[in-house]
Amino acid sequence: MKKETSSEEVTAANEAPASTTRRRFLGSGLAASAGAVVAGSSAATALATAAESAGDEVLEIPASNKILGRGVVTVPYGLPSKFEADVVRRNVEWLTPDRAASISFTPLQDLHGIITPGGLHFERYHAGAVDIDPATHKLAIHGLVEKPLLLTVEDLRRLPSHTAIHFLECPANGAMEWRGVQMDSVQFTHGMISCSEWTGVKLSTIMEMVGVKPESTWFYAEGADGSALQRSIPLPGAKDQFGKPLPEFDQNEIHKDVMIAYAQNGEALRPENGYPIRLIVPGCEANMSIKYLRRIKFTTKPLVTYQETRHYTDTTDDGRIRQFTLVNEANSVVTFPCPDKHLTTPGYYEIRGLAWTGRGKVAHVDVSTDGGKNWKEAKLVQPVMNKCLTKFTFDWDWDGKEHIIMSRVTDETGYVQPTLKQLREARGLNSLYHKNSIQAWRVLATGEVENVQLPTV
Ligand SMILES: Nc1nc2c(c(=O)[nH]1)N[C@H]1C(S)=C(S)[C@@H](COP(=O)(O)O)O[C@H]1N2
Ligand SMILES: [Mo]
Repeated sequence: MKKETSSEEVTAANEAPASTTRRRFLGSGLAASAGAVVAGSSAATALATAAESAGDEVLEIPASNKILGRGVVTVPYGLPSKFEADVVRRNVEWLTPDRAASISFTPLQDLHGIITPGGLHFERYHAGAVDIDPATHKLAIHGLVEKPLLLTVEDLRRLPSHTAIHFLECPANGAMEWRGVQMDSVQFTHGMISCSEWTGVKLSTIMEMVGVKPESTWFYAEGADGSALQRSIPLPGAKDQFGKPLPEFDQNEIHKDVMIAYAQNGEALRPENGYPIRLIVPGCEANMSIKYLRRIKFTTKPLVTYQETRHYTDTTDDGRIRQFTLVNEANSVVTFPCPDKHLTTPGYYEIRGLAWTGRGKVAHVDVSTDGGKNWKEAKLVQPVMNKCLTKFTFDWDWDGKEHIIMSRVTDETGYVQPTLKQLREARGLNSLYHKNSIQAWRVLATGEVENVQLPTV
């Protein structure tokens, strides 16, 4: 695709008055950003790798200039361009043999911002997706309350609304990589995370309406699908089922951001993501964000349901099991380049990635292109928000040699993303959930990129 351009030609194009706006933009913008960070890299090299020089072709009139285009509402609900047909959710055949345990992954390699389009949000069902009529669906709020309520979707939509952008990450994100490299794809190593603008009613509004009794230190949420998925969520003062205090949740106040959402990215929730209403528990493992929500019960104890014992616990190195590791610890990944998106010719590239933390905001991200020997700070793309994906970028001049690229996030609490070695030392090889270690991609001299695990990091 790319035409070889000699550096003389490009230098000339840079110095001469630019004859097209496009050329001026590429000439100055790319040269400046690459030159600023890469010692010895000339503007010419940067431009030569990024674009071919424009000639008389710009004067040729393309076929699309000569026709009357499609009219409005040919497609009543707009869809992506046909040229983007491979930007889709994917599943791993051997991982999801039946509907009862199904997972689809978000194509992180194809997304450019922090918002996941509705149709690409990852999916996780314990018993498949269901279609629920909002006209008949009801949400019960009961248990330790002064006034139990049965709310319709219409009732919820009348209440004061709350909108915020938050990620959802399944704690099994990365689980296939605990023991070694398995998936040569960022879609499969990290695609159980998505991020949306959610709109709904804050749990605190509902708690005020029903008058939650002071002795309640947990609530329990349940879905209306075949799995009736159930999770217990701590309130301040929460103790475990044996009466041991869980002070971490007093500090975290995870319930403060909780909402009952009816909208996602400005439209009604998608059926796959819990239509007509779901719980959103920002910053916590996504299985607590109960879809098709039908019941919230205020209690004094965790209910220790099937889902919070059989699943979602962590093995530690001494064989004991950790329970209630609810928060998604800070994590990050380079989404370009990655095994799904290779490099072509040497020269300037913008390395891009995503970082997130369940404990608040991302503070900074460092990138290494030499397997962790040296780290340099990446640029954070604004906005940087609470319990939300943060995009980062890093200017890089690829010399055409082999490199190992990694990213490492630090969150606002000072927590630093661990290496795989550190994580394995703490949790052994039998763990499954909450794998948030530094991801390494090896860039080969051919430009191909592969998933690697380094023994030292
Ligand atoms: N009712 C119900 N809620 C559910 C689930 C489910 O199977 N049923 N799966 C949970 C799990 S394990 C995850 S990771 C998230 C996934 O949300 P998503 O499918 O919208 O991405 O939903 C959670 N809520
Ligand atoms: Mo999950």
